[in-house]
Amino acid sequence: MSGLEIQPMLPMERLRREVAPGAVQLPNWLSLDQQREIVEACRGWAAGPVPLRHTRLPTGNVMSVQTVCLGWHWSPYKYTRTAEDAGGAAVAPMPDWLVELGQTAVAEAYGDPDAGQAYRPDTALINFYDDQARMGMHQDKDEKSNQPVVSLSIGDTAVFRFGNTENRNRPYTDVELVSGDLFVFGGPSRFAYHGVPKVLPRSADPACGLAAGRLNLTLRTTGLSLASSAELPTAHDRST
Ligand code: MD3
Ligand code: FE
Repeated sequence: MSGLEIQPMLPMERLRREVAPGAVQLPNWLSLDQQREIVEACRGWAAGPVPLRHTRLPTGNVMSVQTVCLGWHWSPYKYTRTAEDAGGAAVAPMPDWLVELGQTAVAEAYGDPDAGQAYRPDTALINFYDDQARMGMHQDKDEKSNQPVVSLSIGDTAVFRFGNTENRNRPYTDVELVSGDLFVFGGPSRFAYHGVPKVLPRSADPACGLAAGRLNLTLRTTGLSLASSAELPTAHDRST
């Protein structure tokens, strides 16, 4: 015995973490089966009625990420029922299973079944990142609701940058988002700046359903109502 033995390295276990108040990461939250099912659903939504496309910004630049929406169509900087900047079709509905997955996500992230039941996301933005795609630091403030944003990541690992609510600069925290990870952003973190400075090519287990690139689904509550004002009860209609 030399006394100089080699110790095998233990893989680092990734644990639940609260990056900031209300910003909770649950690593490996989706099983590989669930990831593959969600990838298949995304392939269907990317085929139409609204195509997966690079969103054009008012500057004339296009986003490197490609996006398709459910429930409501997001374009800079509003939500509409039809995709006026992407062929004009009506957006596909938000399926009940995705609403329920969001409710379970909020309940588990916050350890609060009531918060899960109260969560009523009515839109999902599905973002596809190729190896070069990035997302600059921004706030999501087109929603007229304080409900949390639920983020699900599938495919290649991303470096996610979580900033502060004041400006797009430091202080920020970089977090790796791995295939299957859940992140919930609520409370004081809901309107924080954030971005994706890079994606790590070929970092995912192909069993997730994506051979290359990254999918991120964000579930949100727009605060908009489907009913037109004519369909809402007026003071005159009400007996109480
Ligand atoms: C923190 N997507 O679609 S998900 C976006 O990985 C977006 O594709 C990134 O930022 C992505 O707008 C980040 C995490 C995320 C989403 C919304 C947030 C973090 C958030 C809203 C408020 C605070
Ligand atoms: Fe965002």
